[in-house]
Amino acid sequence: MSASVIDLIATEARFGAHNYEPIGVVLSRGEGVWVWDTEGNRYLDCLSAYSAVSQGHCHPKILAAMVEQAHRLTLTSRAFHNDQLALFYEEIAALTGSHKVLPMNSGAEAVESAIKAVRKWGYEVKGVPDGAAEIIVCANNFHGRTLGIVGFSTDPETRTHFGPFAPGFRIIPFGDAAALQDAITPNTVAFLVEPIQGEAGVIIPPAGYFSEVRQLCTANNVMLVLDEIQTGLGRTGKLLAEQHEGIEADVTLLGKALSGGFYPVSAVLSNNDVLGTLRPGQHGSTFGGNPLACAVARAAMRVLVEEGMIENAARQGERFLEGLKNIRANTIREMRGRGLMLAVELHPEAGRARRYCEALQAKGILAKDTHEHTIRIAPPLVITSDQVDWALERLATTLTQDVS
Ligand code: IF1
Repeated sequence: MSASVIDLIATEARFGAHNYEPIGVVLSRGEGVWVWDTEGNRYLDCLSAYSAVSQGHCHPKILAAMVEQAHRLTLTSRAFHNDQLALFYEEIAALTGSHKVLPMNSGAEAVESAIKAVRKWGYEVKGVPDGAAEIIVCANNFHGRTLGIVGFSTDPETRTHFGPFAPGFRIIPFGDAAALQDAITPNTVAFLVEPIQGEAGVIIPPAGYFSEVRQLCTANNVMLVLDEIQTGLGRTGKLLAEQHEGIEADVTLLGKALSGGFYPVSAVLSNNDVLGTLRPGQHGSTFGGNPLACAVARAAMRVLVEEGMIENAARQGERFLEGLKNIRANTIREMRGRGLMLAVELHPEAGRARRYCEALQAKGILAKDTHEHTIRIAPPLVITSDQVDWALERLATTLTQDVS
C-alpha cells in the first residue's frame, strides 16, 4: 500500500467512530461489476454495497437521470407536490402490484415506518386495545440499526448497551410455522420477516414455510410484512423473493437497489389499508419522496427490467452456485444461495472467513464475511458468465489454500 492510502485509512480511524472494520482497500472508482482502488487495482465487487448496487456501479442511465434531475429540482419537502413523486408511485405500484406507497430513505426507516403503520392499523382497523399491539419477528433477524429495530434483534453485538428498548415484539425461530401459530394472539398485528435471512448468513427457509405463514397470517388477520430490502428487486432471481414461495405479502419493504446505489431510497408498499391509516401530520420525512430520489429510483427500476437483470440474476446465480458446489475443499461446510444472494460457509476449523476475504482481495475479488465462518457473495446483477467463471476460479484456489 502506498503512503497516501495508509494516510487515508489512518485518518478515517482517527476521526471516525470505529463502528466498521473495513478490509484494507480504498476504492475510488466503479463501473458495472468492477471497482478500482486508488492505486489502480481492479476488483470484482462481490458485495455490491450490501446489494444496493445491483444494477452495477455508476449505471449510465441512472447517472443521467440523476444529473438531469439535479439540474432541475432536488428537494421540495412534502409540504408541496413535486412532478416526480406521482410518476414514481405509478411505476413502483405497476412493477410490484401494490396499491399504496410510502417513500422513505434508508432501509431502517422503511422498517420503522411499517412498524408504525401496522400498529396503527391494528388499533384502528383490527380493533386491538390501545398500547397492546404485538409484532412477531424471527430470531437472527436483521432489519437495520435504529433503536426500535435493534430492540428486537437477538444478536448481542447489535443490541448490548443500547437499551432500554420498546416493548411489543415477540421472537420466534425462523422457518418454523408451528412457532408462528403458537405465538399469535388476538393482539398480534403483524409478522415481520426476511424472505431469506441475510445477515444471519443467507438462510433459506424450508420449502412450504411461507405458504403456511401466509395461511396463518390470513386466518388470524395478521399483516405479513416482508422485508425485501435485501432480497427484493431481482437479487434472488425474481423481482421479489416472495415469488419463489408463490405468496403475496400484505406489506413489502424495499430499499438498497431501489436507487441502484446512487442515493438512499426506500419504500413501504401495501396491498391493503395499512398505509391508508396514516393521516396528515402522523408520519413523514424531510427527504422522503423528494424529486431527486424519485427520478433516480424510476431509472433504477427501469434498467432492472429493460436490461433483463432479474433473469440474468436467476441464470448467473444458478451458474455461480453450481460452480461453488463443484469446488472440492475440506475448508467448505456448505454452499447455499438463491439467485445472486450466495454464501460459502466454512468449517469452523478452516479459520475466520475474514482471512479468506483478505486472500480474495489479493486475487481481485471483494467479498464480505458475515459472522465468523461465512463468506457472503452478492455481485451486481449485470455479471456475465465469463465473470462468474473468473470469480469461481479465484474462489476455488483461495478456498483450497491455507490462509492462516
Ligand atoms: C450494515 C447485513 C446486508 C437489511 C434488511 C433492512 C436493512 C438491511 C434485510 C437496513 C441492511 C445491511 C446494512 C449493513 C449490513 C447489511 C447487511 F449484513 F446486515 F445483512 F446487506 F447483507 N433490512 N443491511 O439487510 O437498511 O438502513 O442500512 O438502509 O453495515 O449495517 P439500511
